[in-house]
Amino acid sequence: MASPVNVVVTGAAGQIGYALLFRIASGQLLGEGRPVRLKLLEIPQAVKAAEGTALELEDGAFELLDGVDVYDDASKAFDGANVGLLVGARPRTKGMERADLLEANGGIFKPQGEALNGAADDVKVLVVGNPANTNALIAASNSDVPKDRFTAMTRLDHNRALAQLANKFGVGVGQISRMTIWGNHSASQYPDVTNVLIDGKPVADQVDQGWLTDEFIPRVAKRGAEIIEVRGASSAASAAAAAVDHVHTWINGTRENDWTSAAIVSDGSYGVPEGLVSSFPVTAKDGRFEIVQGLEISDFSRERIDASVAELGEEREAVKKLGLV
Ligand code: NAX
Repeated sequence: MASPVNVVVTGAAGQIGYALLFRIASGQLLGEGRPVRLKLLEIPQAVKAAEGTALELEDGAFELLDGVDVYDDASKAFDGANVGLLVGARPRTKGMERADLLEANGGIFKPQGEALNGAADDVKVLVVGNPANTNALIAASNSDVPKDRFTAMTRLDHNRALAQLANKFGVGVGQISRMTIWGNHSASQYPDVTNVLIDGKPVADQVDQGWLTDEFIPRVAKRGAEIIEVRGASSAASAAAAAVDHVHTWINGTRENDWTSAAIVSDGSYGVPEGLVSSFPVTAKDGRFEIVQGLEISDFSRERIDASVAELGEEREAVKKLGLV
């Protein structure tokens, strides 16, 4: 058997962690029947719960699972890591201002960025924990790992948009291609249907502007709140599924003539200031994400991309002031 791929999951005892770990253990993250070693990182108070999950993972008798280790020390967990799924984060509690939230998360993502220096040369990092884009920026800014290995998750937003389009047009999600999420994983994000194809044919001219602005865009952008209202808890299994999709695509590539959405460190494309971790239309090939170039941006799109990117810029200013980047 090939040597196992080391996958670190932080926040392993949380609800996304619980849904995510079993998907990884069954081989869905990496593809091609590659064996995996799971490294679970938690805060000391949650280590016991993570150990319980480790026992259940053992009971899954997953053929591709080489073993599970539980840690409360980031440097030990990330030592030799090939994939880092940074799920654990500090949630916003009552009365907490945005600066407090960013500072609390800086206390998590700065040391984790530093600890990633001990990871394997090919390490790939996905930040899921919110505010995901800026947490990824903090980790990347405090690490010697090349910036293109740090990403944040907007794949759930992308998948939510695909599902809404599939409902609207009465097609399967697999028939839809070239959906794009721009900007921040927040209510300011811009789900862009301009280039969407259904069965290879453009649909933008069949999309009613009222439906787009009053239903589709807000429904996708605020779906997290809708799930909380209906389910009584935040998205967990769908978030785990999106994290699996993100890493699987990153490693195994996008479909021909299609792209996906991922928040990556901007190179200045489409007027997004360099260095911000923003969602773009991306292809993946040979283990690298690349921004899809040359798309025409309408005034409608420009305004929405700029608004979300402005929010990312404000978050960067706030963490700069805190000395986190
Ligand atoms: P939970 O509160 O269930 O779990 C979080 C876990 O992280 C806890 O077990 C906690 O002990 C652990 N943790 C906290 N600090 C840690 C540290 N320094 N090192 C290791 N572990 C630590 O939250 P859950 O529902 O699993 O959500 C996790 C994060 O994902 C949240 O920040 C949430 O906002 C975010 N989400 C991001 C999404 C995205 O699309 N990017 C969508 C889903 C989700 O809302």
